[in-house]
Amino acid sequence: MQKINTHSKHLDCGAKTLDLSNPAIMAVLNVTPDSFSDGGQLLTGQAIDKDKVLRTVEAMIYEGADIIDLGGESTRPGAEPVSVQQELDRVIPVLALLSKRFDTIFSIDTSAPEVMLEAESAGAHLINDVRALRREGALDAAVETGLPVCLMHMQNKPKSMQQNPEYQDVVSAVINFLNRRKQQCIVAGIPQDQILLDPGFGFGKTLEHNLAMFAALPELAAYKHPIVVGLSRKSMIGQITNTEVNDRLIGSVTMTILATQKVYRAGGSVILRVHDVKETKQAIQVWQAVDQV
Ligand code: 7PM
Repeated sequence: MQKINTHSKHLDCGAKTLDLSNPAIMAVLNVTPDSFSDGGQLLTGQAIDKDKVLRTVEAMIYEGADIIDLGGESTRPGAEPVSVQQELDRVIPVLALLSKRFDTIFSIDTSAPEVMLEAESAGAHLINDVRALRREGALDAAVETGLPVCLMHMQNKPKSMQQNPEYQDVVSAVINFLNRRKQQCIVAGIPQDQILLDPGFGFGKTLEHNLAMFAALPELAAYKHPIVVGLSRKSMIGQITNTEVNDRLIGSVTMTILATQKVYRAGGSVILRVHDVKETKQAIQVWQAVDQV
């Protein structure tokens, strides 16, 4: 089958360029005590274990991560908000350490304008905001950093988002929301080709909503922005397979590859936000081999 690649297959991250002619792997690095699938792994007591962080990131890069997504706020369903100072204390020293040590792309998973600005100074290359820059001052801060941004759809707030989510039509709600936020970003001064879109799987969505959105990935890809896909270990995999969070590897990788295939067949490009880098990389390699014949 002829490939139709109509939009630019790379992302300009300032000092770095991300190649998107192939799926990119964004590895999740949570420096939180309570993330739902990997909380507390990088802490010794309450303190961040720097050697553990360095070893973890080194392994992620070796295994095939293209981006390290550093987060200091837990956005799991029901999570309590953290203060900006707490978030700064968690992520900025770690980011400064990592960006000095490793020549890779770092994204900062935050909604706080102060964190965006400090993270840019500490070496971040990309802003990943599950609130799509809706927090007061976040859009202006993002513009000021000059970094590319990932806009994600979420209905409601993390604390309450999984309490009976409802839509008339989830696909148009997500696409309309992302289009609106994208226009606001462009008006504020973020170049069009610096905007990534993410349907926000699991963020205020039932299994049915997630599956409808999954089926509509080609529709989202038609907007010609790179798509960030986060399915890794999420509860929809648990609902489909009746598994607990630490037993969702195969379901996660399978669904991630199916998403990749949908987006690339529609002419788009993807960044895959995953916990399991090595396994995802192997699956991508197999998909590429069979897809490129
Ligand atoms: C429920 C929902 C539990 C989400 C845990 C999570 C995404 C993200 C997260 C995503 C982008 C997790 C998360 N998920 N950022 N941050 N896209 N752009 O699985 O899907 O770690 S948090």
